[in-house]
Amino acid sequence: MVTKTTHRKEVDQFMVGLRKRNPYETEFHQAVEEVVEAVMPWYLQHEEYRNERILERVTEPDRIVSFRITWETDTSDIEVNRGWRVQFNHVLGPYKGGLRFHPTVNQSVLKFLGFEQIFKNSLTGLPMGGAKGGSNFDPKGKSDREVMRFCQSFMSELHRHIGEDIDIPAGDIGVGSREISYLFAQYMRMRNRWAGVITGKSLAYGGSEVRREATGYGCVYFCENMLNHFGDSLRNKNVAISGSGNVAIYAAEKALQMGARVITLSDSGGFVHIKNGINEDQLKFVQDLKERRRGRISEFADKYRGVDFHANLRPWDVSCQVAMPCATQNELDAKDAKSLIGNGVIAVSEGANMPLTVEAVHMFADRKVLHAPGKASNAGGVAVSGLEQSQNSIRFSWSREEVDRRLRTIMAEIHQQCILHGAEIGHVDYVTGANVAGFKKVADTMIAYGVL
Ligand code: NDP
Ligand code: 2IT
Repeated sequence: MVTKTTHRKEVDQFMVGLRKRNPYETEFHQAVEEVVEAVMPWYLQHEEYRNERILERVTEPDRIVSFRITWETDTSDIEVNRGWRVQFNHVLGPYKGGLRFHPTVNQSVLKFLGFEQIFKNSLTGLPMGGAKGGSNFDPKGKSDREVMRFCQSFMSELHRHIGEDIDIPAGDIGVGSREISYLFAQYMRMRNRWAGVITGKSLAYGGSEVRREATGYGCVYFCENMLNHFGDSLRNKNVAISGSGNVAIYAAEKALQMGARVITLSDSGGFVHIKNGINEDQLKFVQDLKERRRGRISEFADKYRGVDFHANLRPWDVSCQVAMPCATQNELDAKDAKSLIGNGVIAVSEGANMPLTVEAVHMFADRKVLHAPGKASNAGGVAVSGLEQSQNSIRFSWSREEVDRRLRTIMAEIHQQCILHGAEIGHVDYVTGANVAGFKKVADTMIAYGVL
C-alpha cells in the first residue's frame, strides 16, 4: 500500500531532478508532473519499473533536432526563424506527432507536446511513437507565398530526419491543409519520391476522409462516452467551446449533430457568446471565416444578432454543463475552474493539449467533475493520422463511413482503458486512467527491449 505522503515525496523527489536537468522548461515540467503524479502509486507497486529507471528514461527525448529557417518576404527582406523536431520515444512505432507554427513555440513547448504524444499515441492502440515539431514562425498576416517560402525552407532541412517508417509529422496550431501541402510538395521535390511521410494531406493526394474533422469529432465522441457511462448524454446540454480553429470548429459541428447547444467559440482576441446556441448556417460562416478568409471571431458577432463579442476574455464564465477547451495550453486556470464549477459544469473534455493549469486540474478532481485529459479525448486526430498511414501503405482509401466508424471505435476503446485504470466508486478519474493505461504499454515495451 502506497501512502499519500510516500507518493508525494517520490513525485517531488523525481521532479527536483527533472527540473534541474531541464531548467526553465516550465511547460515540459508541467506535462511530466501530471503523468508522474498519476502513475506514481502504480509505479511504486511494480519494482521492475523502478529498477529499470523507466521514468528517468522516458522523460529524456531520443533526440532533438534544432535548425535555422531562412526565407524571403514579399518585399525581399530576409527573415530568420528557428525550427525543431523533438523525436521523443519510438518504442511503439515510428515517431508521430504534429508541427506547430506559432510565435510562442520554443523547446519547452515542443518537449511537453512530444512527451504527451507518447502516451496519447499509446492509447490509440496503433503502432506510433511520440514526437512534435514546429517553429516560432507566425503565419498570421503573411501572404500565401510567404507561407509557401517558409514551408519550403523548413522542409529543406526537416526532410533529412523524417520518413514513412521513421517519423511522420502532421498539423497542429498554425499548420493546416495549406501548410501541409507546401511541406509535402517540398519533401517530394527534395527526395524525388512519393511517400506517406506527412498526414493531414488533402483527399486528392493521399489524405484520409475524416482526418480534418477527427480531433474535434473524437473529443465529442469521448465526451458522449463519459456521459453515457453515467446514464447521461450531450443532448440539450449547453457546451462552451474555446478556440475557432480546426479542433474547435469540428467539435462544434459534432456537438450540434448530437443535439447539444454550442454557446461559445473564441480566438486570441476574445470570445463570442451565442445565447441560443450556434446553428448550422452560422457554423458554416465561422468555418469559411476561419479556414478560407483567415478572419477574426469578432466578425461573426458583427454579422449576427444574438451573438455578443467579449474582447480579451475567455469563455469560462458562461453557464454551461460541458466545457471543451480547444485552443491552447493553460487556457483554463483556477479562477475559470471555480466559475465553471459554480455554474454547474459536469464534464470537461480537452480538445487542446494541456489546456488546464495544474490548479484547475486539481479543482475538477476534488469536485468529481468528469475530466478527460487531452491525451485521451483529443487522440482522435492522431488516430485518424494513423489510419491515413495505413491507407497510404495499402494504396487504397476507405470511405468516410468506414473511417468514422473506426474513429468511434478507437475513442470508445480509449474510454474503456480509462475506466479500467481510473474507476472509483461512483466516479471515474480519467486523468489517472488515461495516464496509467498509456504509460503501462510504453513501460512494458521498454522493459522487453532491454537496456537502451
Ligand atoms: P488552429 O491553429 O487551427 O486553431 C487554434 C485556435 O486556438 C485559434 O482559434 C487560435 O486563435 C487559438 N489560439 C491559439 N493560440 C492561442 C493563444 N496563445 N491564446 C488564445 N488563443 C489561442 O489549431 P488546432 O485547432 O489544430 O489546435 C488547437 C489545439 O488542439 C492545440 O492545443 C493543439 O495542440 C491541439 N490538438 C490539435 C490536433 C489537430 O489534429 N489539429 C490534434 C490534437 C490536439 P488565433 O487564431 O487568434 O490565434
Ligand atoms: O497533438 C496532436 O495529437 C496532433 N497535433 C496531431 C498529430 C498527428 O500526427 O496527427
